[in-house]
Amino acid sequence: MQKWFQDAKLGIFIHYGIYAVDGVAESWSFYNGKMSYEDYMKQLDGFTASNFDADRWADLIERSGAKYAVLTTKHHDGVALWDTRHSDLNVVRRTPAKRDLVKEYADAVRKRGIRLGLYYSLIDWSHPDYPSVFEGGKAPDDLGKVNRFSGPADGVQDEAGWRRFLQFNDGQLAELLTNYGNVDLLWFDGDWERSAEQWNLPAFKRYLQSFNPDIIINSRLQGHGDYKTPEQGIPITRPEGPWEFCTTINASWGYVPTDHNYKSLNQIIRMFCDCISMGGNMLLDIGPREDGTVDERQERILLGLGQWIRTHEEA
Ligand code: FUL
Repeated sequence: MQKWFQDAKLGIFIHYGIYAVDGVAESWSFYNGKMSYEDYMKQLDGFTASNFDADRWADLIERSGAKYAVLTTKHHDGVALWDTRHSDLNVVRRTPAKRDLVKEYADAVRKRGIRLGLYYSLIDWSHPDYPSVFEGGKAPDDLGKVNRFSGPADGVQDEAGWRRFLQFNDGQLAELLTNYGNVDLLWFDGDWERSAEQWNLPAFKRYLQSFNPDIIINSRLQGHGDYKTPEQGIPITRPEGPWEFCTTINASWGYVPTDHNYKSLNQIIRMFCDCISMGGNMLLDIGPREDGTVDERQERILLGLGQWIRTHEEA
């Protein structure tokens, strides 16, 4: 494990995507039938990134005391924040934003010496070659109505389609790992719908490392990652090996204006201390608005945490 990660203590997670337009849960809102897939995708038209300033993000991240950042380059909805040539479903081609947000983010954080992390969902609920799978191989009866890519109800996998999908993932990851300079960390998500064999592990990991042998990969890779990622609940005892606890400031990953369930700065500081005292890092999430600005309540927490860290580092 690279020393920078072991020493980092704090990272900032950023869930940014079209879900911020209506302020709904990232991807899950259509998957869980809270809205139709079509309505969810209408948010593409409202995604402007009109006040997106990656330097302001980087400034905030630096002042929070974080040593690395992880941006959702593509969530389970399949909407890429960069101009991927493997799919039209990206913010450059399909939204008024028309900007490669991954590039601006990568340049801004690197300039400040913040380690660059990219989140990438292995699940892509918009890709026709990616059928979701369900327990017992059967989708819940009402799911087909809301998710047109809910997959074959009998769970039968089309092999040629699956091979195409893996090539698609490889292609997108090659773009992310070559077009934005050195990527320090890859944060996978959504491995749970397929086995290690189906994800072609461990060959897939070797493929990723061929772009950068020092890259750190989280554990959501069917046991083939480099560190564990408990979510929303701090482990009671110290986990074995390197680990990172990821958590939200309110109860949502993305920007949900109706979610007022904010943790206090004291709670966040306590969680941070619990983590680092057991040798882990905390990956604290923010969910910027669709225009790219950050809610003042989230900003305040990051600045307050940074202030606390500086005071205690000096002490
Ligand atoms: C989960 C995802 O399904 C959530 O939407 C979120 O991105 C969280 C960090 O990981 O597995």
